[in-house]
Amino acid sequence: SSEKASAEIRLNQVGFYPEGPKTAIVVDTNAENFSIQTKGNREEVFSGKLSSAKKWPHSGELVKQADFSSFSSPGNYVLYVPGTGYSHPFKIEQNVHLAPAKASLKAFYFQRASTALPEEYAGQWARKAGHPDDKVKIHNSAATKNLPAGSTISSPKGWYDAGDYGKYVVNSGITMATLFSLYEDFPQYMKNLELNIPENNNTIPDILDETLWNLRWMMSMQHEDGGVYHKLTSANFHPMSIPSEAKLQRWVVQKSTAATLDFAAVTAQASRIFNEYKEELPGLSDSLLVMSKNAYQWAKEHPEQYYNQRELKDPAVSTGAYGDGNVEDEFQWAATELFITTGNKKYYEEASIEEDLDSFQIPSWPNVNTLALYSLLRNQEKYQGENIVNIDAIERRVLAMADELAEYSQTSAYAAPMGVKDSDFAWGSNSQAANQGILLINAYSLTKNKKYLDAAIANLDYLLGRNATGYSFLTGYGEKSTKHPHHRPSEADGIEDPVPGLLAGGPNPGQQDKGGCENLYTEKHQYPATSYIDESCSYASNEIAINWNAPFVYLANAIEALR
Ligand code: 9MR
Repeated sequence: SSEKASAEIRLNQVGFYPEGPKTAIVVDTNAENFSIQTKGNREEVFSGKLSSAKKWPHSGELVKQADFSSFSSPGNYVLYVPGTGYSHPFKIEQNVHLAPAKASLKAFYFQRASTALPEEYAGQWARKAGHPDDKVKIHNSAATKNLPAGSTISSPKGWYDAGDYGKYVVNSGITMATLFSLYEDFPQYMKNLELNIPENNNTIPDILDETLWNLRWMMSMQHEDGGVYHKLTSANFHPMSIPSEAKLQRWVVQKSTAATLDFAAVTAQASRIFNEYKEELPGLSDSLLVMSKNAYQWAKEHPEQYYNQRELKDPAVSTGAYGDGNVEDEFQWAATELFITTGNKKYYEEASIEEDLDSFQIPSWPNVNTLALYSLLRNQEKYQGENIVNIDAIERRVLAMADELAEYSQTSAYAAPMGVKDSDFAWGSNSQAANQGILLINAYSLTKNKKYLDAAIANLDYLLGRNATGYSFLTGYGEKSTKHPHHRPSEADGIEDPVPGLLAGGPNPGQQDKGGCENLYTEKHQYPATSYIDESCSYASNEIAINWNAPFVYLANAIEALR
């Protein structure tokens, strides 16, 4: 379109399902009506009334809602408001989110360490291999008799965590669980979902091929005593370079209880998933279960080995810490996954989750016990009739959280659950929106009550443009989408467009990057929901990370699977 879209109209810039909910937000307008027009020749096809104005405290805006859910004809459109102008273009069609859903999963391929990405799969973002990680040094904090400080291990593959090149076990925990859970929740859909990745021609679903890239790395992070190194990293963040030019020495550091328990949970879940692929991957499922049990046992013997980065020296380490001073939820999660995979009720007793359910929250990297609830709900047939799990109590807790979110979706000015609570806006706030969406999908799967699905779609709308910044936060999707993520390959590759399918962290009033982005933070960023800068300096609002992409992958694909 030749005319510039108005920044005052916020909507999902990808689009809507013919029979699905459709809402746009219009900021600061006296208009009372809106219309939908064809994108090409601006022919009016629908007109409607704007809602009354509501204040949105998180952005300081006065907003009206334009609800055009009853308009269902497939096509390419814009929304028009007299006095305000035209929206970004959007589509109405079946499978409207399939392309971003696939791209967000393909983004993990672009994060692969230790391999070249040929043009055949990576297009213009083809690159040479980086980080072979075949001679990773043991940091003195991780030294043992057999592996003294300075000796080396091989720990290749894995995904880069984020815009940096670290590989962090804790953050791989929730990420892997989210992708595995998508597969366990929607097996048929995920088996049919094809990605343009090198393993596409084998008989394993592509989502599992992609997770295997990271799983193989994780498996190499377990020491023979069962403990798992907290992370693999250079001592300091590498300057903005492409992977093949980022050659700082890599280290593995201290084993930690949190990393070991996250590892135990992921390998237990992976063991039951790959049990289905025994012929293709002989021995893998059994090895994973042994590794999981060993990790869990180590954690029981080292229940408080917290990662404390400040204590590390020779060298000191300054990369992402992922430190977590409370590992009770990691214990609950690991024990529950082991219970589900083995059927051994001793693990469930040790998880002791049922006394504690009211404290369970939307998952995030340091807060993982709700992942155990999801797994219990989806694997119910494994312990039916055994009287071990009070599944009603589990279900009640998930539905209580979902009811609150669905209610917010009705009452909030932006008509979405995301952002109603102040605490939603923290570092990586977009993952909060996506993880709320996953909770709502779980509630929908349990009840088939459409209010949960609609609220989940509302958060997807939020991420793709119906938010106070006006950005679609998924690179490559939406006319006004994130263009300059804090992401070393995108920054340093000399290609104009960022690597596609990456989810920006999103608004973060903490503004921890203010130093480097100083004069870019202005008046308009003063609110929690507007504290976002599409510049690569903004590592606190515009970095990407695997634990943010994964819930987007889940949400977008689950919604596609359910249509
Ligand atoms: O997502 C992490 C966030 O919760 C923390 O507040 C922040 C500061 O410790 O770190 C974030 O994770 C970063 C990690 O430490 C290093 N790789 C990039 C991650 C995303 O910014």
